[in-house]
Amino acid sequence: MPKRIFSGAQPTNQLHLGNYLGALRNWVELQHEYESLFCVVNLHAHTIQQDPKVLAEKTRELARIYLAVGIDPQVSTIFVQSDVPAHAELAWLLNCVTRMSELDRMTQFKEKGRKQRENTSVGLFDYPVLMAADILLYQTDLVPVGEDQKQHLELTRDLAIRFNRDFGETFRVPDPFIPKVGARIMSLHDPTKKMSKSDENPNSSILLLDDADAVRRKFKRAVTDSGTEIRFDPARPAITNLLTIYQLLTKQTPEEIEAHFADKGYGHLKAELADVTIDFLTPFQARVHGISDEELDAILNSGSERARALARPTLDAAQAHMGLHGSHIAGR
Ligand code: AQP
Repeated sequence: MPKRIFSGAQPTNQLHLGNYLGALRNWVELQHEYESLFCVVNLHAHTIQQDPKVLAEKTRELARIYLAVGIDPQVSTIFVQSDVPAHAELAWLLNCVTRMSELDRMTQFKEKGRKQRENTSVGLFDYPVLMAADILLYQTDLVPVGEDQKQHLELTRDLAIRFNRDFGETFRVPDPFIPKVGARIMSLHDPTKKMSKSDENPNSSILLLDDADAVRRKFKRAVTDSGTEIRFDPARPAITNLLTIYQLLTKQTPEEIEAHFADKGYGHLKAELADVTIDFLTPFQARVHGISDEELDAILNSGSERARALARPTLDAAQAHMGLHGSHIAGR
């Protein structure tokens, strides 16, 4: 069997440069090496409160973004999670092998749950199990994600190993693919926090659909470190974050970049960073707006059909191994 990758993003709020540099950029590269599935994980979006109409629009917008960054529907399968019921079905089976204590340890739940307090849903607590189902359904080898998903990936591996041990060999145990550079793009407002879709400060993130003025304004307001030198240095996280974005967008080496900015100030770095970001975003946004509804429908319909066909044998095997799926009928 060809090696397979699976990944996804939630159609919540607006995708930002961190999502692109940490995850989507790598999907585009890896799709030519692996059989690839990229999912708009709209069931995950409901772990926090959603306006159904907005969610439906965002789901289509995110699929357009996948296409516009360079996911090729002739090569990769693009689909919407809720179009493949096997995700929710397998999540239930995995719920029954997951320990409460494991989910209690998930840092993302602790952070997001803290913000919502008494309105925290069971779904938010259970999010990592649905994510495990997403991945294990497709006998995935590799999962390209940002660093914030590492802990969830470890749980996915633990669940696969436990299920295989207790019920018989069913799932491939996947590996994470976390890029060496860009796995954690930080907030422009607070470089100790990751750039995040749900950050309430609009200046913390460059959104993939921001216009040129917004990009220039946000970089201009980005916090910097004390001192004046422009170089990669973990002790100076704000400048290092800006340089990392510059590095990934220009594909230059850190040495080239440091030499380029050697006699320049922070204002110059921010202006150039805005230029290279706008150069990337302008054609990308034109592609987002150029995809017709008909084209998108055709891609998502064939994507979900293929995903359903790929998911079925694994769900059948998991159910049969657990004594479900007709295995209680005499003679079967
Ligand atoms: N700051 C980041 N740097 C690098 N990668 C990141 N990712 C997220 N933030 C960064 C990666 O983007 C992919 C899609 O993310 P998601 O839609 O599943 O949402 P998330 O991981 O919960 O990220 P956000 O943007 O912070 O959203 P909210 O605020 O809604 O939680 C994933 O591979 C993720 O690792």
